[in-house]
Amino acid sequence: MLTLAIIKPDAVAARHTGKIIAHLEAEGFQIRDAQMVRLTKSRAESFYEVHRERPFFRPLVTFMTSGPALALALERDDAVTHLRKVIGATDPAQADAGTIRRLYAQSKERNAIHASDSPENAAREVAFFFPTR
Ligand code: 3AN
Repeated sequence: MLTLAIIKPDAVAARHTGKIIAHLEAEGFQIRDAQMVRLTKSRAESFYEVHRERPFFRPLVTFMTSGPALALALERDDAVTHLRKVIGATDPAQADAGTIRRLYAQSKERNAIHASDSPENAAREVAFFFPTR
């Protein structure tokens, strides 16, 4: 089963990419595809379409387009649920000790990594970055 992760611009700029990939591999994920991307405004808006009405939508799009990010298609048993557990809560202050967001995120917005939140969204999000999969 595949899921999508994005190492966000804050973590890439802070040079946490390698440590986050090592953490994911140690949790049993195989990297099936990877792409360094600088999202355009319209691509970021489309990716976060479900959040369009939320107050944080505009700042989120601005942040996600602010620099390069790394999209990863990751495979593992129970990939969606396990990746959500490994990344931790949206707000790093609420995230469990040892999770990627607790270790590397700065705030609710600049929170280091995205992970698909359901099998349906994982399929859509993997196809968004890796349409041939
Ligand atoms: P998650 O990334 O944990 O699935 P979502 O789907 O609720 O969280 O939110 C998508 C993204 O929107 C988050 N990764 C975060 O960057 C941003 N975000 C969510 N809630 C807030 C908030 N209250 N303030 C600022 N940004 C937020």
